[in-house]
Amino acid sequence: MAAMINLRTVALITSVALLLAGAVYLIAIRKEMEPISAAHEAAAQCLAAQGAGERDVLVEGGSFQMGGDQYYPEEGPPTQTIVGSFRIDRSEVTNAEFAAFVEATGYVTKAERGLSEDDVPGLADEYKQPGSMVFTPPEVMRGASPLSWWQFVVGANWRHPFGPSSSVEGKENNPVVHVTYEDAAAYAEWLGRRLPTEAEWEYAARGGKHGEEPSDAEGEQRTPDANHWQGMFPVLDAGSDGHKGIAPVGCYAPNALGLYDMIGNVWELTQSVYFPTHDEVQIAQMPAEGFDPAQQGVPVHVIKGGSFLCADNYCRRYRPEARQPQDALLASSHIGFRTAADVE
Ligand SMILES: [Ca+2]
Repeated sequence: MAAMINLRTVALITSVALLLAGAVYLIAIRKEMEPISAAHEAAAQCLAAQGAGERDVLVEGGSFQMGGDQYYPEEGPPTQTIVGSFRIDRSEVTNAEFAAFVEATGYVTKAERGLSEDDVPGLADEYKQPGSMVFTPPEVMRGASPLSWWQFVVGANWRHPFGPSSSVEGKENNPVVHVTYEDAAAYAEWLGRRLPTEAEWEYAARGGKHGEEPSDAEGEQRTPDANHWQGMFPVLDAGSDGHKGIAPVGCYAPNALGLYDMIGNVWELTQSVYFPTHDEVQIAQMPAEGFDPAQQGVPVHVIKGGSFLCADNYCRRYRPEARQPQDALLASSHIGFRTAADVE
């Protein structure tokens, strides 16, 4: 009898413990899944909703250490770099701003036109249709290949970011995406502006003359106040930073120069071609149109700042020194830009 009671007691305690564990787990999941954190509750806090202000800020030139050696090899070696004074947009170019450019000029983006044989000799027919690369989260984790979460979607472009049945209606203040280097440069030129160089971009992201130098002090705990990914990438975007996917521009705290979303939200195109190092001697041996060992022969530009897809468990590229190569002819659902201008 006593043995039976003991068995029942053990079973009861075990059940209660399992229930409690389950409840704690559910609470943890719910906390992770909270859609909007208090800090980002109202869209009115976002820059675009605050009304017109100065388009850009003046960045006083100076010298800084570009790159770093703490994370990825292409970020090194750290290199003392001088930049002149320049102006740079406070925020990423929005769908509304890009729409005004298209309205005024009739411009048609590369993703709307499609690639040709001249662009890429021998290109498979499926990639000649107008379209763009769209992040498509797999239902379950299938290895670590980006091929399992990037799809070329026919009909995807800046007006239809997920394909023909999607639109940017109600997303006028989101950064424009699915633009190539040429598209971004054309927009900037229309305004009498240009894209920032990588050095200018990184200097501005660090806060300029009195900004932050690379440091390993924050180490692996370095997590930004910026739109990035919480949860298990690429399956679950928990959105506990306030936004799943792309956020309207300027919803997170600006940096010391008053610049929004330099880190996170969308990667930003620069005018600089990409080499997998900052070492000038090595760069001198590489093709002038840029060089990415993973896609040799393809002209590549530097993109900066990371995106809403950067996660602790996958790509910790939400840092000023982070950089990636981007095919100059290919658009994508996580790449946008901001413009810069010379100082008179
Ligand atoms: Ca996010």
